[in-house]
Amino acid sequence: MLKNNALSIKAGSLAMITSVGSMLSGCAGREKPYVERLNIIYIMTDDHAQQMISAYNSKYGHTPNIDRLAEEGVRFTNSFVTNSICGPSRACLLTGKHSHKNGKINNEVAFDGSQQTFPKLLQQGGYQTALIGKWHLESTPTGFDHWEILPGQGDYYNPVFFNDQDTVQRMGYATDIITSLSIEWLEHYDQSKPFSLFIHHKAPHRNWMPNLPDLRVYEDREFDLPENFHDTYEGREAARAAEMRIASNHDMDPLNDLKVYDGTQSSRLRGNYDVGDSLGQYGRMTPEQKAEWNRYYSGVVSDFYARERSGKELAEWKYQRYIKDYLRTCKSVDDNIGILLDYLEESGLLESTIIVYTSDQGFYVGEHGWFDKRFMYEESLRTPLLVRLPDRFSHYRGDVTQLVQNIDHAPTFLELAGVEIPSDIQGQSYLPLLKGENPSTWRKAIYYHYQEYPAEHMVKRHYGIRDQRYKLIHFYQDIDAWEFYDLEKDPAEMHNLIKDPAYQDEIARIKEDLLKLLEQYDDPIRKVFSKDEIMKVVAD
Ligand code: SGN
Ligand code: CA
Repeated sequence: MLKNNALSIKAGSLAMITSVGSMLSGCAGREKPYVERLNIIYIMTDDHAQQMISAYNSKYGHTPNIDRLAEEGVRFTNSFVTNSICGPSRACLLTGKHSHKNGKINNEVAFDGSQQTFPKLLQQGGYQTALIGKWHLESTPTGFDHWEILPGQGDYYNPVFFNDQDTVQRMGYATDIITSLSIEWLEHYDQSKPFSLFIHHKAPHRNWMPNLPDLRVYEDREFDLPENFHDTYEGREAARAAEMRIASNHDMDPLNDLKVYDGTQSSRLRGNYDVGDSLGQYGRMTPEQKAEWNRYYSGVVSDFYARERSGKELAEWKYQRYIKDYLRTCKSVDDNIGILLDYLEESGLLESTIIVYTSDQGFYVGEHGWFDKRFMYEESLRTPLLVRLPDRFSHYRGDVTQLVQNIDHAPTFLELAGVEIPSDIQGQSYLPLLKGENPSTWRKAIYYHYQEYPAEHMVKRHYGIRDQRYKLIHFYQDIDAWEFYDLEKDPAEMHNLIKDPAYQDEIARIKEDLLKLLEQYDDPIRKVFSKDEIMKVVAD
């Protein structure tokens, strides 16, 4: 079936379309109107670390289909979140505003779906909108003509989906099903309008359950440990207090997270498919799926109990198990992006669609000895961002190095759709960056604020600023600790320089910049910490 919005756009919207087309095409003027509004496909995975995508780092995973998006488009090398946790990140995407403005400051509170979001504005601008996959906002989606979502975190195997009509369990693997549902929607959408489709995968979220065909992928690889795997967190009190260490069996449970479950133990992994216990990922499987699963994992399980590893040896064994399962779940995402791209090509949609690939945040895959996210350190602050553009925009290729954040998608998509960007949106449209421009008004530093504490993983609340070279973080609540990093000299953030005399001028300068961002973004935390408190020099 061939689809082409360009042919079906109504004449009445031509003026607006002309201006939108010229924004992206760069070929201005009425004499050469671009009678088109691009479709938008926004693909977001859950916890996909930038460093695990081969387009960013070829040392670990192999992701040829995701890499293709980079080859046929633009790779953002400095793409960050505003609050490194799922629900808040999704709320920032929808509103184009920081967490303190959209109210979704942590995973617990419900997102207020009555507020302004860009999918609603796109609808008003004539787009049809659809959302498939993970949602995790604790309230019902608004602003989507069609939605089909996983409850909460959702399940890898035989997951339940629901929409405004009913709840259905679908047999199979989450990533495959989300792709099928997305393609099914593309088969039936209203071709008289452009569309915006949000594909939100569950993978590669914890507990990293690979798809059955991928159980043995990477089996013979021995991955290099990150250099700071055995970090002892000197000078970083909040990092030391966090409960996300691979080495700790309290933090990373071998049974649930690494699946060394022998079929009898009491484990969160187990659950029970027969009674519909959704907690146990293994318990959800059918007998056939379990048999296939066990053909691989029984070897892992027997080796684990035969060897009785401890200390460093156990930690390093856990890392190998963890990264392999993690990368296997990433492979299912990559394969499914290949399937989607093939479909878009065959249906003719590829050339009328902009495709964005990103994650709700980054992730630690052994750096600092950790898994999970939440911290403002690089691996979880960063998130992948690749934007594939139709072939006729082939002059927009390569890397964008400016600092972008997840609040920037909303204004970007609105500009692309020719819809006015409301003045209360805090992000900036990155369309000029896609065109290779370097606007003088582009931000010079990003602002970050994480506030889910006390909670799982025990990462203390913190806010901070990062520019192209330096990072300043203030951990607060049951702690009062400042950290400062020179990312050029210390990209792994092992040396907190907050008390280093050589950096005091730089620290004072970046604190001034932080105060400006606190005011610009109007974070109420600025009422808690006065200017004097923030500017105070930290000494022994
Ligand atoms: C679950 C995970 C955590 C994770 C949160 C938030 N535990 O609770 O490790 O930090 O989700 O993740 S699990 O054992 O139940 O998997 S988020 O991506 O949704 O923010
Ligand atoms: Ca996440």
